[in-house]
Amino acid sequence: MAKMVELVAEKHVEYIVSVEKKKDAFESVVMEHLRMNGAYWGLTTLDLLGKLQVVDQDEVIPWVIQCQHESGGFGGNIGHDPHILYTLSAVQILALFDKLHILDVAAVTNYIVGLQNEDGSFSGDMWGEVDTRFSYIAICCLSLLHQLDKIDVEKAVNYIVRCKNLDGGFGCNPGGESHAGQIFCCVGALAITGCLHHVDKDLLGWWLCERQVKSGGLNGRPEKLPDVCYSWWVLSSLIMIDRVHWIDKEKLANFILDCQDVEKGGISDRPDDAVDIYHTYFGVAGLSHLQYPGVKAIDPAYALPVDVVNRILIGS
Ligand code: GRG
Repeated sequence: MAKMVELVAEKHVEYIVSVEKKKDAFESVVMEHLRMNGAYWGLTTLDLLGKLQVVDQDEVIPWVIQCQHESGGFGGNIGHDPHILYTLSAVQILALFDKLHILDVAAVTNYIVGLQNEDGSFSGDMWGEVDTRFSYIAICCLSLLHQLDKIDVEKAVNYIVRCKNLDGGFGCNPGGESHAGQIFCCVGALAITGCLHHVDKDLLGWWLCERQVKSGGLNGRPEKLPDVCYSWWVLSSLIMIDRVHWIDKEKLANFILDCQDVEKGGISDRPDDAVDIYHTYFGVAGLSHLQYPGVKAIDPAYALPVDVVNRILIGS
């Protein structure tokens, strides 16, 4: 199959920097509460493209720290309520800049420990919503902070195993439908805790590779439309269970490249749709998993560049 377009890396860098500057624009206003997630998506993309240095970390780091509450959790922006979702993004941003040492680790750890429930599951915040996304986040975050021993890991793993379905996939709680996003969370949490033996790798690998549709893109569950973000959720899961060779990598790479705005930069969910920072990140991260030239390797479980994870976990 002929290659359609190349990755327009420089344009994506310009796009990410421009989103950050346009703080009053509509997209930024509706995203205000998600700003910590957006910052993580944009900054990780820049790092994967070898361009993290275009950002002034003296602006970013104090802003991140100001988003931390007395409880130890982080809000999506200054003055917003804390949530485990933003807490992981904050920790990941500090990790990218090699600044974890300035973090009040004990406070973050206490916040996360306080969100574990009796059955081993995790709530997202004080209001109590329970979801395997939050189990993954708790485990990923505490592992990056070398504090995994502070929660009941065995109970956390048992809860995730209870969310496993007959098709080999995982849902957001016991009995919940299998969805690629939740599968990433459950497989990621099991990978980080060394518990991948709970996964039926052939059965799940089959379900995951069936997510590839005619265009080469991946969907998140049967009968749904493909979306660039699943290049991340599905590929990461396939890599962690060692079944990534079961999909057509070239067709997927071409699908992602076809979702680029080659003039203004940025990547969309599907070809010809409007670009956004979320799909730009997951498109570039997907290309990283496909070993696209010029894109740094990303860790499938921690969702951070491999060199950043190695620096934290093995001190290299
Ligand atoms: C550090 C990468 C990283 C993640 C943190 C928040 C989180 C942990 C994981 C989210 C996993 C998840 C549930 C992803 C799916 C997101 C998504 C596109 C949901 C859309 O669901 P539907 O039903 O769309 O609207 P479909 O594609 O099924 O039609």
